[in-house]
Amino acid sequence: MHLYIAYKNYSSWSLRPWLLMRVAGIDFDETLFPFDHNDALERFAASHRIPPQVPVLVDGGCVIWDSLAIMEYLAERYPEHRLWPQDAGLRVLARCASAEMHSSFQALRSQHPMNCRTGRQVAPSVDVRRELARLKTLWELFGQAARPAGEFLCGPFGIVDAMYAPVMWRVVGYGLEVSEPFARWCRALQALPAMQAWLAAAREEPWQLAQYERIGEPLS
Ligand SMILES: N[C@@H](CCC(=O)N[C@@H](CS)C(=O)NCC(=O)O)C(=O)O
Repeated sequence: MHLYIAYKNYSSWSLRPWLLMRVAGIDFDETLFPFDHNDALERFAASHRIPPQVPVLVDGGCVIWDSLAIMEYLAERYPEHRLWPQDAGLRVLARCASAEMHSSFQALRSQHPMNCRTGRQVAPSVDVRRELARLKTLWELFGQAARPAGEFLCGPFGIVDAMYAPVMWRVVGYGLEVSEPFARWCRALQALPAMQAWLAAAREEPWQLAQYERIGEPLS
């Protein structure tokens, strides 16, 4: 099984399945395409007739080219890892929240792009504040649900946590204010050895994307 990703420092969509597989202990090889610095992703995508985007998972003859589709595929292939919760009601909540992240939160994503190395202060816009309020509500919904023990949204780490994982870097990197349950979830996520490994690799990367380095003032 081979996962194709982009810059660990900047590629939020890459982080999601990578983290899920690492936390679940699913073995895979990885290739990183620095798509702003060479055309390897373009050539790879053309050879598979898929859009020039990452993440892409290749498993034998199967090519899966979207983060959520990859994680659905993994949930089917490895039922023993319980990547979605067992309980049907909790699974509905996790699926809805995951789909919501996939299709929404445009302001947060565009105005606070993931940059694991950054430490900048960016005052949230009205739209971002609205999305942060939505996150607070979502975390309350999970908090009120009957869940197995664990530090994550459905107890143990799962797909829904992976989908929201880049938000943690946005909150930490741009000094955004979040609710206490959300801050607690951020701390648990940051403490994962897999997340620490991702950060260490992001720090080692030689590439800089200027458009993401100009945002905000240094955090005091
Ligand atoms: N909806 C896609 C989004 C993937 C996406 O936008 N990936 C970005 C990197 S984070 C990309 O590959 N960009 C390539 C480019 O802009 O050339 C998914 O969920 O996988």
